[in-house]
Amino acid sequence: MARLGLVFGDQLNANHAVLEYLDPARDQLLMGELASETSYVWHHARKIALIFAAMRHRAQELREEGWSLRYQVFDAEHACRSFTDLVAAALRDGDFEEVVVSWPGEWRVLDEVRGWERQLDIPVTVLPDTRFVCALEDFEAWAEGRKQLRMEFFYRQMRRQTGLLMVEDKPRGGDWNYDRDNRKAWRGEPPAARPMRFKPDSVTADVLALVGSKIDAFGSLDDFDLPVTQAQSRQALAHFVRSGLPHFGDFQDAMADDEDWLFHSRLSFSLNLGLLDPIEVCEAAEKALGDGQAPINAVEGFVRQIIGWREYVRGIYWMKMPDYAEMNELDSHQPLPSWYWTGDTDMRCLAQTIDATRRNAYAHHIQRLMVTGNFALIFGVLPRQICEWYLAVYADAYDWVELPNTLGMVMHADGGLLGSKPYAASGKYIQRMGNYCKQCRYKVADTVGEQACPFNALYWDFLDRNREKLKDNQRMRMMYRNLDRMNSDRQQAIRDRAAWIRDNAESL
Ligand code: FAD
Ligand code: DLZ
Ligand code: SF4
Repeated sequence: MARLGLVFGDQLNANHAVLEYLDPARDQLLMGELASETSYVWHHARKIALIFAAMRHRAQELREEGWSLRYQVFDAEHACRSFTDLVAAALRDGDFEEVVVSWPGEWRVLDEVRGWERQLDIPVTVLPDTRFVCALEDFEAWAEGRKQLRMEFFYRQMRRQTGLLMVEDKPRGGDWNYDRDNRKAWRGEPPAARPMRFKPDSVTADVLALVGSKIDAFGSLDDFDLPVTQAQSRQALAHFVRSGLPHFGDFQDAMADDEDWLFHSRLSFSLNLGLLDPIEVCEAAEKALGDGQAPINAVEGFVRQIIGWREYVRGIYWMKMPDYAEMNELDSHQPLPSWYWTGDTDMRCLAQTIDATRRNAYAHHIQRLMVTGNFALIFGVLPRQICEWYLAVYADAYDWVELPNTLGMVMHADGGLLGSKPYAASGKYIQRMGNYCKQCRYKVADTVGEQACPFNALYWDFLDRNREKLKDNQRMRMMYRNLDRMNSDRQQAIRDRAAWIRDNAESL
């Protein structure tokens, strides 16, 4: 009897475990564009279009490789709305002895898969997800017995394991981490690198027409230019290595009012769909170092994001779910201001970041962390609401990577498991690292008063409100010393301004 292999829409990798396990001569593959997946959050239209276009191209390739593949195109009225419906329908139409999947990217989907043996009365095999460098068991083994899980130590282990940027057992260049060199503000020079653009072919054009007309989604589909195949993603990688990587390190933390990408790679879309392999990406960067085309601070910084942060957040996610999603250590309960969806706010840094998000389904890391993230943290947004926003609006967003970054890194809602201190900052940080403030109606130098930058009062008030939970954190000592230097009148004025901001958030 044949076996049925379900390929999830974000697992389009050539080394997919299901493809190794099954036999194209006898088994069948299954893929589907599903209403449940397009609607569990209000996804960005570009994200849905990217996934569908990449799925359709991959299905075509798999058929050309000789696989028998059943593919359901999106139809809002179709009876198959979920993965369960999709598999059940295939089982009704064929004679199968086993269903096979690779470990999905979301706990929600794994939970669904785990119900099938009972619900559909068939053996179900879950194989590893080969889009990652670190197996989940290896992450747990690394984490076991450690008092604190710190990304830096995990990263060093990954460097040793992969041999990336290593000279025998020593880090290439002498240091493990060159972050100290990666904090420059960008003042217009060198010119920002633009990502490579891909003109939609007829397959992608069909998807764009479908998503534009049939699916209720956030954001704009205009000028869709994303890579949707492995071949295009490799071109985008080569382009980034040539044009962005040389300055990636220097300007990794920079922000610019009128530049959406600066020197970032825009490769997360392809990496998270399995269209690029993380090791291949890091090797391309290391080669540029060897060829003298990019400096060590750029290459090390870039490699750290991929074999460090990316693998680390995934490990944390699977080790801690499902309870992780419910954590709210700082007891944050404010509703998400509605302008997160429209960009309709006078706070220039937020308006510009949200505008870029609506246009591109992308914002770079510092915008996500220090603008939209920082505001949500110091304002005290309910973690569930801000997590849902990030999961919806970015085309690289899947629960395994979005949740730890938002709930852990941004909201500190996991009590410091992921990051050793909250990334709370006042307007001064945004002013130093970008040029938004010059064009803002608020005054970044002011903390109280109607014209004062809202980040300032919210920042001090955040420290004040969370004193009991944060005051003993070594890395927060200096901040508390600065707060304590203010006299009680000043502290009260800040509390009043922060309370006003919370009460009037919609009109900021
Ligand atoms: P570059 O700056 O060029 O970095 C290179 C690669 O490193 C990225 O493509 C990505 O694969 C990896 N990377 C960098 N930082 C991280 C990180 N913190 N976690 C995981 N991988 C990282 N990334 C996602 O892929 N999906 C998400 O849903 C997502 N949500 C985020 C939410 C918040 C609140 C924050 C602060 C960060 C989030 N990130 C997420 C991480 C990071 O912002 C994006 O990976 C990055 O902006 C993608 O753009 P890029 O490819 O140009 O990245
Ligand atoms: C995010 C997403 C969307 C929008 N649509 C689909 C889809 O139609 N079919 C599919 O297989 N996957 C989709 N995905 C990704 C899933 O929500 C989910 O994250 C992964 O399948 C889990 O690996
Ligand atoms: Fe953002 Fe404040 Fe600067 Fe305005 S003044 S851009 S709100 S940091």
